[in-house]
Amino acid sequence: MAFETIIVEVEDHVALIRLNRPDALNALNTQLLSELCTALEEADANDKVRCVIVTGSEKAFAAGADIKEMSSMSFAEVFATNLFADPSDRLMKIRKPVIAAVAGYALGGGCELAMACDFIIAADTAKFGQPEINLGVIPGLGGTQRLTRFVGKSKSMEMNLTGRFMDAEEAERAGLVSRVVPAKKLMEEAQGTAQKIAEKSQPTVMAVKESVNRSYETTLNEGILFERRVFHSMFATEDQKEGMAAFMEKRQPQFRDK
Ligand code: CO8
Repeated sequence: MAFETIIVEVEDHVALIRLNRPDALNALNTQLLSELCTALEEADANDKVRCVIVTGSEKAFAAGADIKEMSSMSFAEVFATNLFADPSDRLMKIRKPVIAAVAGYALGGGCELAMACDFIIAADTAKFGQPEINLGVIPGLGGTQRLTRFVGKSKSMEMNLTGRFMDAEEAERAGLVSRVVPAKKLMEEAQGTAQKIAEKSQPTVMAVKESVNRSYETTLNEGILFERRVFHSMFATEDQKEGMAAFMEKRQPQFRDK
């Protein structure tokens, strides 16, 4: 499908989705969100893709939902159309791993989009924030929920109540991002990480994603039980036999996704 607000490239089993509205710092308007969800769904369905990277520009991952598009909307309109419910639901259904590679601003919906990915690799230029409070609204794609789970109540409350930005170093310290790299190396590091994941057995990768995400949705006991049952089920795969045989034979495993 031809896109106008994003650029998609598939190379070496990795789909790279670049948000591309430079004049608006990649503000997430309806078209961009719809194209992004479609591109993610296409990557999920494409046998050649084993990992996805979502990124923006050097200046902005995304500066939030498009304020110009939202400014004149009424309550009746956003309620009736259930604004942002569709991208929220569609993002949650992607089964392949999605890495957010963040440089520059990741604000409001941009921060929320990054948090909806599976993990965040940040450039040392990254700035995260939920500045919706300054616009007289609150976050609408998980900013009060996911940020709290990432960084804890105190920091989430402060960020959501004041709208202050968090730099990359603080974001790593607080557990919002998996690691920080020099801006010039961001894409190289994200691609390298995606390649590492792409080499694994895909059913196993999907099982890990599903199991980690389950920890957000359930009690510890139920989560541990879920994990154990999924662990048991991996013994039905050929890749489990291959992975363990390769270890004992001191060679690299040749996974076949079976
Ligand atoms: N929406 C629309 N346009 C934007 C946005 C935005 N969020 N952010 C920047 N732009 C536009 C500016 O209007 C400007 O356009 P123009 O040249 O036509 O005036 C252009 O991008 C460049 O921006 P600036 O001139 O402001 O650039 P600066 O470097 O001076 O400042 C900032 C950069 C600090 C990032 C500044 O642009 C800013 O504060 N942006 C708004 C950040 C914000 O408040 N984000 C939250 C938006 S609300 C939201 O996200 C609600 C979430 C609900 C769920 C979302 C689901 C996806």
